[in-house]
Amino acid sequence: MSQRLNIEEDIFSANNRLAKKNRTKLDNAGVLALNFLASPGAGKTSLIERSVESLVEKYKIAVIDGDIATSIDADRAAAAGASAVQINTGGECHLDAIMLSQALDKLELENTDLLIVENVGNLICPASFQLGTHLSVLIASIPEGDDKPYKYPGVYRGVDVLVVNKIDLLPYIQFDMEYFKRGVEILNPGVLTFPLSCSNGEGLDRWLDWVIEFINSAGILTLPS
Ligand SMILES: Nc1nc2c(ncn2[C@@H]2O[C@H](COP(=O)(O)OP(=O)(O)OP(=O)(O)O)[C@@H](O)[C@H]2O)c(=O)[nH]1
Ligand SMILES: [Mg+2]
Repeated sequence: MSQRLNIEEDIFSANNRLAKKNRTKLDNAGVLALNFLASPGAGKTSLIERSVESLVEKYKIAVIDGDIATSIDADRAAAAGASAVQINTGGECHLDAIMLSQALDKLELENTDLLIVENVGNLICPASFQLGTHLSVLIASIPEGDDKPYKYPGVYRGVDVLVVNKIDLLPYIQFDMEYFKRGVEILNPGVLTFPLSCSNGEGLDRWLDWVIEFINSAGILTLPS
């Protein structure tokens, strides 16, 4: 008789247990945390830069950046005014709860209001690994195309907030916003959505107001419409 090992289930349940510990660590320190998910180049670091630059005078912001290699993104977050830690996954296509736990140990959590985690640029793997953050934010962008909700349903279904970045490019790129929105609505009805441009600043104020509301929610996480 052969035995069947359910390795996938074991990996996910071990990860989820550690994600819960990460959440407890964050909650005990009074830190609220967002997990940024997106394709490569959608504008995760740009949105971090814009957010940190705008909020750093009032709030202490930490950034954990996940990338295959280099510290380019953590350096950008630090230059914007955040305390930044880079995780190099060395080939892994996602962050997991162990990596986050190690990065949390390098931050002064008691001295932090908001933590933004930039996950590895990828629309598949990061969606499967809980980290312990409070909410996940998917950053879509116009040049990726309007069919992405249909082609990558898992990540669109699982997120709490959707940012649609690079709207300054709408006049130049074929992108049917109604088709895109229909795909999102099927997967994640009523998801809170922020169309914006990190380049020209359009739509950023509404996003920043929401981030401030999130920071001030101090654990009471209601999503405004
Ligand atoms: N036109 C336009 N370009 C943008 C906008 N936001 C970001 N970009 C550009 O998009 C490119 C990628 O931006 P990043 O912020 O590095 O994207 P990322 O998602 O962090 O990329 P990875 O970490 O490599 O996955 C850069 O050249 C940015 O200048 C925007 O709103 N409009
Ligand atoms: Mg980046």
